[in-house]
Amino acid sequence: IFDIRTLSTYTPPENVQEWENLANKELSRAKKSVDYLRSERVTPEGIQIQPVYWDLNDPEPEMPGVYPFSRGPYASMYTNRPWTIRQYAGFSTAEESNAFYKRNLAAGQQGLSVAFDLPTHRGYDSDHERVVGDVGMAGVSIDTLKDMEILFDQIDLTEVSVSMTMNGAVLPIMAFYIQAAIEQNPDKEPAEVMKQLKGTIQNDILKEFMVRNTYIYPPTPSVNRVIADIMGFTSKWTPKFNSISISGYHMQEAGADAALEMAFTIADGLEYIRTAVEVAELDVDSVAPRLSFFWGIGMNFYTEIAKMRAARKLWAELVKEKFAPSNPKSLLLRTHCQTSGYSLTEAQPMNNIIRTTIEAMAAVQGGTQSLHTNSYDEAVGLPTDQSARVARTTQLILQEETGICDVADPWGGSYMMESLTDEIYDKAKGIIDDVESHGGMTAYINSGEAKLKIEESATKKQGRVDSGKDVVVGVNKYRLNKEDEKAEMIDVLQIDNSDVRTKQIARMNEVKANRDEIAAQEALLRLEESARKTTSTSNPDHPDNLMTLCIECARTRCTLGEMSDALENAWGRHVPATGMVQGAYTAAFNGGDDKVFSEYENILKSVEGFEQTEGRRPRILVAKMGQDGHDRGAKVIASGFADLGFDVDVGPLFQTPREVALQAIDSDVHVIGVSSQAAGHKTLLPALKKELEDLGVHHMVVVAGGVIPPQDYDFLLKESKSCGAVFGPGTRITDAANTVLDLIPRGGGG
Ligand code: DCA
Repeated sequence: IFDIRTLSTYTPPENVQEWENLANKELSRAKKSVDYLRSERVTPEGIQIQPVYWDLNDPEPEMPGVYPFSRGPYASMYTNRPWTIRQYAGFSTAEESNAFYKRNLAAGQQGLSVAFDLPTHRGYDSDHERVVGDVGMAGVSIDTLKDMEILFDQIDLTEVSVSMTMNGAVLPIMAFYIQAAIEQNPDKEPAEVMKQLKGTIQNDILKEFMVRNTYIYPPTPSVNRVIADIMGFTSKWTPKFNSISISGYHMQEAGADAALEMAFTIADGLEYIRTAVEVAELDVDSVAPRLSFFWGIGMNFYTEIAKMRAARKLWAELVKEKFAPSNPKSLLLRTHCQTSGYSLTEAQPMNNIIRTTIEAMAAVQGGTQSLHTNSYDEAVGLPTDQSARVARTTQLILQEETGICDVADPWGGSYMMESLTDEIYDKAKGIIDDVESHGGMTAYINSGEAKLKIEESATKKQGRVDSGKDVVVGVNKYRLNKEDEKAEMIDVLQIDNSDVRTKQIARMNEVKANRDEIAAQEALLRLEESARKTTSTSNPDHPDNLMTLCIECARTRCTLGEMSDALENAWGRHVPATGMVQGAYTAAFNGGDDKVFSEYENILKSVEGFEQTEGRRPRILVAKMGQDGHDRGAKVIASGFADLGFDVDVGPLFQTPREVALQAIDSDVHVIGVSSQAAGHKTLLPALKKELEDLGVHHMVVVAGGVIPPQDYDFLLKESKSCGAVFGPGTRITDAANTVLDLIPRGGGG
């Protein structure tokens, strides 16, 4: 077959030669070569597929695996090793999750990714009074080493790579994981076991303060002590373990556009390297090669691919310029991706399979190293076995049926893609320059600016959807009639939370009853003493390294809550400020569809009418209960309602039902709007109703919104009568506002 690249008269430029050397090196592990790939990939039409394409007239073409890596971190990319299929999952108990992981590994999944429940994230044991509705709901509950041992029973931790999404309680969780691996291998030295551990701990606390909210301690000790000590420890003892997964995903889920997501994430990464070098006094090359990234991939197909290409280049250039590492691996942006949960719709859920497939294609064409594809039912609940299978199979089909893996960066050289890559690069660079000029990401977050920028972007997006400017098929266009929509409803996995909680508490008490109490208390005391230190303990050999001390706590069977408390005694718990964006929602209605605009104006009039008859505006408390920190919905509702003329109070995160009831009474609101994203609604809403009744309040309207399966509507509205309306995902704020106005009793009833 004719190919100019193989002609003796064609001399490849230096970059191409470098690429070929690197690719041959990578391929040699699998006993292959670039020539072998060329000869092997011939289509039925007789066309030879090259492992990579470049402009033959360009004297310096960009190549995958070669600085600045816009075309991919590895030279051979998927032609040698496809991305890792890594599905994020965790179900209530360690036993159930373990069984699920084993089934998935047998069915073709290649790496594990653990989802923990919210009490675990926030450092509470299952018996804590603040977590009654949350135990085992959004992931697996881990209180002790015993739970971690069950979670990985018969899964060899020195073989399988495991990712753990943990940020707040990262020290106890990492300690349980390491100790479980050590105890799984009693014949090996602990140091030998630790060297073999491969995986990733999310450990990206900065973004928690902006979006996801599963922090425990204030920013300074969270970064300068917890992250610094983990980076120090892992650099020596678990060198194959990625110490931070710098995550833009949650920013995108919270509403950030692609440029904002990329810029803030890269700025977070720079801050972590700065912490390693300046605070922990570590060498950049001992830390940077084990930092990895995590992107959200939404429905803007071209933009997502461009984002990933631009991000690799920007990261490589900035790390080179700011830290001058000598190991080329320090410049590589390797990433995991997850398809967007936000893009999934409750209406016509099967459409979500198509959305997820398109997003997965963007992730792999952007060159991801690892991928989670969402299940189609995630807009309404936790995935079932069947929906999880479809999600996994989506990736298997992409890897094994499509030929997508045959070529690295198929978009290289496309006029459109190269231009888009440059433009998004420039946009993100501008934002990063701004953040750096404010003193870096920690200072920027502390100023409140980062959070507001994301919330503003989210509110604008909601406005574009509600005004019909952004189309969501089946939601704001091509809607089915009510009957057909009902017929498309799907089964949702239900978890009996009270049962899980009882079992967890029993197991934890058993562990505590059988431990050496003095050894456990001594370990906790040493941990607290180290936390109080003002000098660095990040060196991996420092006896007071927080990671080392937590492993000792795990070994002596201390619980997650006990370790977290020891640290909290020294540092306190972080209390976030609550704020709200104004004007961004309204702006999207200007210049749009006339009909939609007049609906919007009608609500403004209704609110005015309400004020005239009732003497004050309708007042709503937007509340979050339990440990669910996903506040995009709550913030967007608050901003939207405020723009529609309501008086809006935004309650703090992590409230108990009683605290919400007391605030509502104190502020004399007409309505409490509860936002629930983490499956706690069936426990927490009835509890709120009871608290209001106990306090003698019977007139206050309660409405709920968020990820609530339609199957639960009857329970909430009729059986428990714990709310007056439920707004599922995809509800327009204008419609919700109308319903709320109708529900408020008139004539001084508020
Ligand atoms: N040729 C030769 N070797 C390759 C190639 C290739 N084309 N592609 C990958 N490899 C090697 C890598 O160098 C790596 O080996 P190393 O660890 O010795 O360097 C190994 O194969 C694994 O590949 P990698 O790209 O690191 O993929 P993963 O192990 O799946 O890690 C990563 C992906 C993003 C780095 C990791 O942080 C991760 O898994 N994150 C997941 C986070 C997550 O699940 N979050 C939950 C929401």
